[in-house]
Amino acid sequence: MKRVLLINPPFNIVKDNYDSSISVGLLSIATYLDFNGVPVKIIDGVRQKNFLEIFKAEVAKSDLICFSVMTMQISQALELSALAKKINPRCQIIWGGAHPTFFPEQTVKHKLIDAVVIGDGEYAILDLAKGRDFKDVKGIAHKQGGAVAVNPPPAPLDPKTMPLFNWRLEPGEILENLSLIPTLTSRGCPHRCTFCINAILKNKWRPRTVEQVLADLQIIKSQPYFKNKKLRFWDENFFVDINRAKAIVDGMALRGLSRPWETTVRANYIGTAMVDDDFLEKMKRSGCYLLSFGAESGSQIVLDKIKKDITPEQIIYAAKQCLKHDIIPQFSFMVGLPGELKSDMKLTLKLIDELVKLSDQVQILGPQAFRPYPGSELYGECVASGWSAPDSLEAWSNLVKNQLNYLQVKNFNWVKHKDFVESMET
Ligand code: B12
Ligand code: SF4
Repeated sequence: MKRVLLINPPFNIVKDNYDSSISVGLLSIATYLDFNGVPVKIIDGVRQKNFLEIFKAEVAKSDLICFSVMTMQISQALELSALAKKINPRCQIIWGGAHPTFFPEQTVKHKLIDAVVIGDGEYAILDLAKGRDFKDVKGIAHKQGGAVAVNPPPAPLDPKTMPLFNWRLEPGEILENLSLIPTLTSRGCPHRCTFCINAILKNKWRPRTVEQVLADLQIIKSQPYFKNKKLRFWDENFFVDINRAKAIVDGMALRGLSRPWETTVRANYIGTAMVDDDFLEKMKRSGCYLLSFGAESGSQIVLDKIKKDITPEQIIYAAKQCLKHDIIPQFSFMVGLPGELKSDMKLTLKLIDELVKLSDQVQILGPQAFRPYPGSELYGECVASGWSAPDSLEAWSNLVKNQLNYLQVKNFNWVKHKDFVESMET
């Protein structure tokens, strides 16, 4: 078996408070590799103080050097990839995560990168650790005779077949400092919102069983560093199978696993047979203190265009229901979509105003400017407006230099009222 090093590279901008989560993707891959007998180590440039020293020491003794890369991590991931090849020229450099998944061919063309994993990384990295040839590993892009080859995808990962998170694989200092315990009970989402990574990648909803979730929570309860900490179910959509969600919440109460927790929910689930008063009350009793909603817009035209399948009235109702049960409702908004008019954006401001007037408990995130991902209908409109995505990793890295977020509104050809969008972005 090859030795695997999993790296969360630093972001382009160094900030102190990254304690709300860890790279759950890397923990999941590490857990799966360890379970299958592969020697693996996670290191985190976002959160470990002496990261560079650890990196140099670990690279020297690893065979597969794997980077998890969001767009804002490209510049550091490139620098570290170059350093890794210098320290250990025989190592293989593998990139995975959001950015390489959206741009696999462009990413693997880079001279420092040997292969890119598209989507979930567990199966591909296990195959690579077993020494399989690139051409025989599903779900990767690699170089072949001067060209780029993209292999067919593997069967979708089934979370039910995955081992429980092995927290020992996460650096201890990170767990000590975490302010919010990250956990995951499902992958993907069945909805069709055109701007969203899940809809674009056709990430079908795949759950873990109630027993697995409760076993995960039992382990979390037994770890001293998690004592008295809040928990987040980082699911894209915790509530798809409502009977499963209800059984988890009941199980938490029955087995003494209640603790403050938060997750994401859709506004149109609230008040229906899915998340009714009875369930909201039980959720509150099991510790639910915050529900996070993608509200996106106050304009029905925009909501319809992005296929969000909700209405502003449902958003207001969801807020009222949460407040009734003493749960904080948190809403995120977007502006600057292709075709969005100033009047649409004003409706978003109006809705935000209505929400905050309901209670000072209501939390608003954004509005953030919309950023296009390839493969979506909206991306096509952005390209038609004359915009084009950067054509190399270096160009991406330059574009997001000193940016907290990927891409600046001033470069968005499709946005007509750039000043207005920028003034709304928080
Ligand atoms: C949890 C989360 C976070 C956490 C932790 C992230 C981390 N890596 O440390 C926190 C809260 C810190 C975070 C922060 C941000 N995030 Co975030 N985050 C997420 C979220 C909601 C879930 C990710 C997750 O844990 N999923 C569950 C795990 C199991 O899946 P996964 O991470 O995708 O990992 C799997 C695969 O991607 C793959 N994989 C991942 N890494 C690697 C590496 C290798 C080598 C391989 C082979 C495979 C592989 O295998 C994994 C296991 O199957 C995603 C949305 C999403 N659906 O992906 C956004 C997302 C990743 N975040 C995003 C963004 C933009 C941000 C922020 C920049 C937002 C902001 N403006 O502040 C910040 C970045 C920090 C900063 N500069 O402030 C974007 C990335 C877009 C992009 N183009 O890169 C996403 C996709 C959301 C979106 N907008 O659609 N985030
Ligand atoms: S409901 Fe949320 S996670 Fe699901 S497709 Fe829409 S935005 Fe994405």
